[in-house]
Amino acid sequence: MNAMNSRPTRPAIFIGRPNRVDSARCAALIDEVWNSFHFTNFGPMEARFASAVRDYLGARAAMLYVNGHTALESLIRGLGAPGEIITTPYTFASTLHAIVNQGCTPVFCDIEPGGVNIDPAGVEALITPRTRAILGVHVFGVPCRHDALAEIAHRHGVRLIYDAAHAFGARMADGRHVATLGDASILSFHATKIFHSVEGGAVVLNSDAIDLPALRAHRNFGQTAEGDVLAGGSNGKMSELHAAVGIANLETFAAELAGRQQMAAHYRRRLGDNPRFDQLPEGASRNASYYPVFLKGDIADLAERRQKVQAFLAGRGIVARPYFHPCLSETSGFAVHAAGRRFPHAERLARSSLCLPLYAELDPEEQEHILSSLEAAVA
Ligand code: T4K
Repeated sequence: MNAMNSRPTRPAIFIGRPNRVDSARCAALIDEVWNSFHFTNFGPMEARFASAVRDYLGARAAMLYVNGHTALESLIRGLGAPGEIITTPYTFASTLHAIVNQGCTPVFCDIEPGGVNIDPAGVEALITPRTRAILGVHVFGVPCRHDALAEIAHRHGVRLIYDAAHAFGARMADGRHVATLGDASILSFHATKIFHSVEGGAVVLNSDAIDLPALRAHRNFGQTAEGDVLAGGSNGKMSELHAAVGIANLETFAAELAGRQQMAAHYRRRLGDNPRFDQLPEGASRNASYYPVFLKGDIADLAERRQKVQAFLAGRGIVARPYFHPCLSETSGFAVHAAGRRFPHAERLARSSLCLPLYAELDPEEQEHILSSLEAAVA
């Protein structure tokens, strides 16, 4: 090997790294589980974790799930009879699968120009007598324009629910947790999320408008408290082991959140106003759960340029990810729901976004390597 070209081999820097759990604390909690012989089906650890999540968020109630996706299916079940759900095409596939799997019809609304979330200005025209709910997604931990959406939902008598999979720990300016907005929200506690229980999720309830018994039944094979069985039930129960990890993780979460926020602020400062890409405004993501940059240029070749940037970074051991690509209104699974309509802002972001590695344990030297590599990649 040419010594001039050799650089010390470094382990790959992934887009994310699950936040570290205090292993001694976790082992103690898991020992409690082993000794209780109650491993799943709503045990004491699950109840403790549900209370801890509810208290942390200051929510009315939190119901735990095996993952965020099942939580979303359950929440949609709790809206009542199937109907239309207005949502964004710029989200993870889970959002759309949950709608369709529950017999509802997604109605796409474009995202805001210059933003990442559903555009309230486009929502109202999409409301019909069949509309059940508006489903906003707080993409990257950036809150949807809640006041505007809530006003529209209220005026038309439809529910407002959120996919807050990215928003754990994110707060509004007045201190409210983003996950407590609207009638209800779901959270994901997947290992790749800012907060995790390895796999897991929650429904966070904020109003009486959601059919709680229907949610409970859906989570447990459709079985009702009265001994009946409803069609379409699932198995959404969180195990005691996952709950134990969640409890331990929540106890140290403040450090993860603060570390990520520092890293994100450094990305923002250091990248400045690079003319090759846009960034979220400082603090737009309330929890720094992701750090996206959005390449500028002609939409026709954006995806190809982004692929080159991604490959360049990969060549330097940096795993950056194009969340979310493709735009769901352009996919085989969901184009039928676009009915020929186009969503220019969502389509652009789906081709231009690239999320950089971000987690509290990212080393400053690694972050500098990412920054200089990105600058070289786009130059
Ligand atoms: N709604 C929204 C808006 C969502 O984004 C999601 C999930 C959901 C709903 C559904 O929530 P869950 O049912 O998942 O709770 C990931 C996640 O699997 C998924 O949870 C997430 N959104 C989605 C956006 O991303 P991938 O395919 O990107 O993950 P993967 O395995 O490629 O991992 C990404 C990076 O993380 C890797 O480069 C390495 C690192 N990693 C990953 C894992 C799993 C680790 O270091 N350790 C690990 O254990 O899907």
